[in-house]
Amino acid sequence: MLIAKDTPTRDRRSLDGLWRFLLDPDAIGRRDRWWEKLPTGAVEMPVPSSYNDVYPDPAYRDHVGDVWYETTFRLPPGWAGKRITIQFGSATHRAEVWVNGRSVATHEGGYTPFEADITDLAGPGKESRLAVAVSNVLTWQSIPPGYVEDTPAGRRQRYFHDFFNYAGLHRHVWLVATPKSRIEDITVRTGIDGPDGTVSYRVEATGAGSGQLITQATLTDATGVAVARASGPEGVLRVRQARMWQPGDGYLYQLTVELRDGDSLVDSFPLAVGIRTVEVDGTRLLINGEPFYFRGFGRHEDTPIRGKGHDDVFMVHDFALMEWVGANSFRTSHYPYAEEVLDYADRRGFVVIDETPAVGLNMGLGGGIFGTQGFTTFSDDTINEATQQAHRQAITELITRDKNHPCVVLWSIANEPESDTEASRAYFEPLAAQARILDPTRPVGFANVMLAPPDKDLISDLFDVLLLNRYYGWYVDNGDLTAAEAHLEAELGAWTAKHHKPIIMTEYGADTLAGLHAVVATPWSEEYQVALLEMSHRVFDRIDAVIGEHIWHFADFATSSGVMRVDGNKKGVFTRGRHPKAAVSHLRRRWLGAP
Ligand code: BDP
Repeated sequence: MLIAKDTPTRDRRSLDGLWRFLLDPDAIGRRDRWWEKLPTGAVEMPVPSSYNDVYPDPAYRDHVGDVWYETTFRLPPGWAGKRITIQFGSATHRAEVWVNGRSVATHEGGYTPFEADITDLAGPGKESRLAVAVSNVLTWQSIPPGYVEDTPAGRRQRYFHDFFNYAGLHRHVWLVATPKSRIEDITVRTGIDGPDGTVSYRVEATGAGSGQLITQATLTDATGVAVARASGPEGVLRVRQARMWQPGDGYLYQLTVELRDGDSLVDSFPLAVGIRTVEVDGTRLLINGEPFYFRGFGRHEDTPIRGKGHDDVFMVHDFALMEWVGANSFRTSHYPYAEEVLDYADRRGFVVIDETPAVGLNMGLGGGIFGTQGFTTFSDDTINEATQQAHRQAITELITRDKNHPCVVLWSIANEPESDTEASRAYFEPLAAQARILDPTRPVGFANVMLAPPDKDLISDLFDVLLLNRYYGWYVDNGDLTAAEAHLEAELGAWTAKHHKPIIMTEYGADTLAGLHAVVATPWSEEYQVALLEMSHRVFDRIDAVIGEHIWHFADFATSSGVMRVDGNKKGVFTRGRHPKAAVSHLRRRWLGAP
C-alpha cells in the first residue's frame, strides 16, 4: 500500500475533523449493530487525536474496550470508475471499519497504516456512512502486551510499558482514488559508486491488465531536472556526480514511477529518494562511508490534550528544538511514528532508529513503575507463539512502510525485552533473521535492558549494533555519581570486550522536576540532571565503541499512574509543554560548542 497522495492519476480527500464518538464500556456496540448508526449519547471527537484527555471525565481516560467513531462522506463525481479506498494512518490498537453497514477492513496493531477497499460500496455523489470500532485492549498476544484486570471500579488495562496507553484514531484518515490498474508498491535501494549514486528500484503493479503495462522510472533532482531514466518494473538508475543524502543535509531526488498503456498514462507516483549507504564496520556505523555519531533523544508521540494524535505544529516545533540543541538523530521509541514524521526527518536530514511497538516483553522489570510483577515472560499463558506471530507482523509492517526512507538507518525490533534466558533466544532468533530478510540493507538491533548486562545477555550476538538503555545514577547509584561513573565505565568496557560492536546509548537520564534547584546537586533537581549527563558524557568519550548518545528523554511525557511517577515521566530535557530545563544549556555546549 502506498501512502495517499495527489498525483496526475490519483486523488485524495481528507476525512480529518470532528467525528461522532461513543465509548462502549459494556461491549454492546457489536450486538446492537452500532456500525449502522450510533445511538444517542454520542459526542464529537477530533480526528486525529487520542480520545483519552479531550473530555474532563475519567470514563474517557480509563476506558477499556471498543470506542466507536462515525462520520459521513461523499465521493467526488470525478471519481467514477476509480478504485476507492479509505486509508488510516493508524488505529490504536486494533480496528474494524464499516461502510454503509458492511465490514470492509480489520487491522491489528496500533501504529501502522491500513486501508479498506470500498470501490463497490460508495457511489459518487451519494452520502456514505463510515463507522470504525477501535479497541485499546492489550493482551498477552498483542504487541505491546498487557492484560485486563477486573477491579471493584471496573475493568482496568494493565501493561508493562512506561507511557500512557493513549488510543483512538491518531493519524490522518484519507479517502483515496487510484486507478484500478495501479502501482501497488515501490522499493528503492541506493548505493554509492565513486562520485556517482545508484538507485535500484522495483515496482509492483496490480489490477487487470497491469502485466501488459509499461513501467517508466524517472529520477529528477531537487530543481526538477531529470538526471536518470529507465523502463521496466525493475532497474538501476545511475546518477552522475550525485549529491548524497547525509545527516544534516537531507538532499532528496524524486523518483517518478509511471505505468503507461501506449501513450496514455495509467498511474503515476512520486517517491522521495535520498542516496546514501549504511554499514557497520567493526565498532563504527558508517553513513556514506563516514563514521556517524548519534546525538539526540529517545522520544514519544506525546503532547498535551491530543496525546498521541499527530500534530504538525508539535512535529515542526520538536524538530526545531532538537536542531536548536544540536541533535542529529532520534529513536522512534517505542513504536513506529506517523509516516509524516519520517518524511520530515528525510527532508531535515535527521537520522532515525526506527522501532517496533514491541515494548514491555519483560516481566523482570516494572514492579515499582508499572505496579505489576510475578509473571513469567515467555510461557504458554503469557508471551507465546501467538505473540511472536504478532511481533513478526509488526516487524513486517514497520519495514514495509519505512523501507524507502533515507532517514532510517537502523531497525530496533524491541525495547528492553527479556534477553537473558534460553526462551528469549528462541523467541528472538527468528525475528532478527526475519528483519534481515525483509531488509538486507540496514543493520538490526534491539534496546537492551539493564537487567541483562554482558555476562547475562544471551541474544546480542544475533544483532549488528548494541543499543543500551542504562540508568547509572538514577535507578542504580541514585545520588552517587562517583559510583555511577565507575559502574557505567566498567559495563561499557565489558560489552566492548565481549562483542566488539558499535554501542549506541539509547537511554540514560534522570527524572527532573522543572524549576527544582539545589545547591548540592541532588536527585530530581535540574542540577542533578546536568551532573548525570556530564558524568555519562565523560564516560562515553572514554569508550571508543560508543558511537551515539540518545538521552531519555526529549520531553516529559504521560504515563500510567504509580508511586514512581509524578504527573508522568519527568526525564525530559524539555517539559511536556516544551520549556527547556537546565540540561539544554549543557547539551548546546556539548553538541554545538555553544558558549
Ligand atoms: C526504560 C524504558 C523507558 C522508560 C524508562 C524510564 O525503556 O520506556 O520510560 O526506562 O524508566 O526502562 O524512565
